[in-house]
Amino acid sequence: KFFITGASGQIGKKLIPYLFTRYGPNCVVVSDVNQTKFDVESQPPFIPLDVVNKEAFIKAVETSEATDILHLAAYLSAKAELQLQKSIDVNILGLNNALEAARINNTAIYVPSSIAVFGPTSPRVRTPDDCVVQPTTAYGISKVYMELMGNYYHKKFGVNFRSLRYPGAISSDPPGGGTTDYAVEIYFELLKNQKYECFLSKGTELPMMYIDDLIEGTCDLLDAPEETLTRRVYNLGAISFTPEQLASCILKYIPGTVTYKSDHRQAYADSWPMSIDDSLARRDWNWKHKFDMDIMTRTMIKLICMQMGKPNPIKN
Ligand code: VAH
Repeated sequence: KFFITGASGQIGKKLIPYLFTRYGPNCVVVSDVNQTKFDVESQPPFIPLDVVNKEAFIKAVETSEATDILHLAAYLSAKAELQLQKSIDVNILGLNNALEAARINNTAIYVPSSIAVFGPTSPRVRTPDDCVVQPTTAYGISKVYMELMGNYYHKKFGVNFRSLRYPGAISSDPPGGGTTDYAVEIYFELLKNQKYECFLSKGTELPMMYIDDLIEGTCDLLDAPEETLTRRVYNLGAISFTPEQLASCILKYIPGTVTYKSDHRQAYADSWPMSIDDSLARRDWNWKHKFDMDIMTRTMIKLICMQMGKPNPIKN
């Protein structure tokens, strides 16, 4: 049984319905600082929770009788730069509370990490699991802290801590303040207005993943037998592309124009890897991705058109 924080975020919106199909309708208790609705028949039990409140966090996990905490609450890269103290509260103090809630309630805990843990001194092509991690964003720094403290709780207290370094997550829900979210906005803007001004330069290559691959990979790690794991934190990769490559893929299916005008987020993207080496995840627990850029594009166009009440322009 999962206790989920930050349930209304980009990962939670897709992960929670998937958990229902994979583990059954009584498998989750969800929490968020804001009330949240999900597109599932029976709404899961909802507990309002600000993860910064340690006592409330520990109590909520106890009451839920959960066996696993999925701690999704976090401020992503761009938003964390704009609200630094708030991001430190949620990403650092909230994480401390999550680890304590797991230790005290004797639950497993899963916390997403990110390719944002890598920085300009990390290798940028086929970045390996183990290398220099000196991130230059507040978000990346908080995720390095999370990985180190999660490993510490595992070693010192035997807490079953697991984590995946996600690339840019792409889904048909509105973007949540990330830098990779240009790759979500572009679909919405082209379908609505047939034009999009991308805030990254056209040659900015970044590792990306369609949300279905990300969700399935996460559950595969959660289900992986302890003896198959050789580490607590794994790189997770799928595809890498530039805004120009994504734009030309989308414009095969729908009309529009894409322009490029870098803003402050260009520096975050330039500090991250261009591609990821996830061979350890593929070796240890059979990770493999299914969505390439074209299949992802066809799926995104279909889903967003459905949400907009428009016919799908892709016939076959
Ligand atoms: C962000 N989508 O852009 C997140 C991700 C690698 C970046 O962690 O902040």
